[in-house]
Amino acid sequence: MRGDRPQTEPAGAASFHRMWRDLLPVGRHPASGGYRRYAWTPADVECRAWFREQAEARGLAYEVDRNGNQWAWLGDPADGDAVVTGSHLDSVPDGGAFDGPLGVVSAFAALDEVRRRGARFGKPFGIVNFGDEEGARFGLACVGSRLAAGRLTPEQAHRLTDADGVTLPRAMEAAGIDPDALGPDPERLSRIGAFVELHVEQGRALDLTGDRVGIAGAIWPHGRWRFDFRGEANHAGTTRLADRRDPMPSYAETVLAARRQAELAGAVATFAKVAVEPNGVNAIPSLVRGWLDSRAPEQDTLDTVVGAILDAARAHADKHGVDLDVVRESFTPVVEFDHALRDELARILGKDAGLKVPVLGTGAGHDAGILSGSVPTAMLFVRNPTGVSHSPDEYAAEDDCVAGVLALADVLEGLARR
Ligand code: HGY
Ligand code: MN
Ligand code: MN
Repeated sequence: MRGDRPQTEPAGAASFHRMWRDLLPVGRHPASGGYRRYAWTPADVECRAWFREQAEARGLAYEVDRNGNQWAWLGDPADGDAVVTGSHLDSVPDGGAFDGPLGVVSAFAALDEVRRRGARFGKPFGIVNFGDEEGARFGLACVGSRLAAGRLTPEQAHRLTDADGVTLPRAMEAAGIDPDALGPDPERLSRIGAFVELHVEQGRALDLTGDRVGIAGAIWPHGRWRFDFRGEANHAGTTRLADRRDPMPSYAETVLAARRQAELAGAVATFAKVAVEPNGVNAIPSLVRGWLDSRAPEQDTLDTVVGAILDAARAHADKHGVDLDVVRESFTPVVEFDHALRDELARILGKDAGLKVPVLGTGAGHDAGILSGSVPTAMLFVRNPTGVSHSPDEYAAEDDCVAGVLALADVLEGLARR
């Protein structure tokens, strides 16, 4: 983003650039240029310290809830009907700079913009950073919002373990969060009248319509399944092909079957993470563990695709004499965002004559989706000219980011008016 800033720009834009510049280097890998802000690691803890600093610099009441989510309040949330915005600060492995942080930085910048306009909130106002949205370290997405919404039990959360065998409770404890306090937070959520998450679009719809900002309509149903192909370890050089129980071909053929089934159904299916034991070049594996991420516009399509992939996996496992276990590790049903709130955002943003803000569906999961069963939620998307996300190449133009801040300021001002 450009360094020189015209002095006439809106306060929200100026503060956006300042915060963006401060946060940008945190957790960025020098070789890949991607972000490795995994939950409860030093990079994530540094992002959380940044959040607290921004909150306190604005005189907001800062707190961490029982699930480690960070909140910054203007006014007393106990008065109810609070207007809340925010997103997450953690990333996928080598993720981009915008997925999550754009929503949190824009939240603070939008508050600055509303204050500069001399507007006042007639309701309590909050900014939130939900912990562990990507699930990059412990394998489950949206842990902080799922716990708060009662869609993940403390017992399930306590069982989450990273690749090094560190459990979620130990990781949270190391970051100063009491893991024995985890649990649903209905009282906190009951105080929220509207939650609006601003997020970089993870697709190119806005680039095609030529709009800087859009509104989310729905989130596709999606889930994660773990496939364990178990065979027999043996010597790669001396074991005849006919004598092998090699799990790798079964896994490979399942990956190809997943792609074929998704193509046939207009869905998506991705095997992007695999673990091989013992993972030696000259040792036939005993175990190939692969994770499927699959999503579709409708539930029955998703069921059909995943069912076909499971059938294919079983057939290929049988063919190679290997055992197969499949575990569904997470699932999020279709989310239809609150229609009244969605339409209110469209009204506020469309107030300029003839400005029609596009309403977009998405295959990406979000904390707003997890909360949608407990709180009226909506999302704003900011144009992503390439659509690329979960990659160091993720990008949104500076003018579009500022347009997002100003749109969010309009929305917050409109929603928080008594
Ligand atoms: O996977 C998702 O859709 C989100 O980025 N957690
Ligand atoms: Mn993401
Ligand atoms: Mn995200």
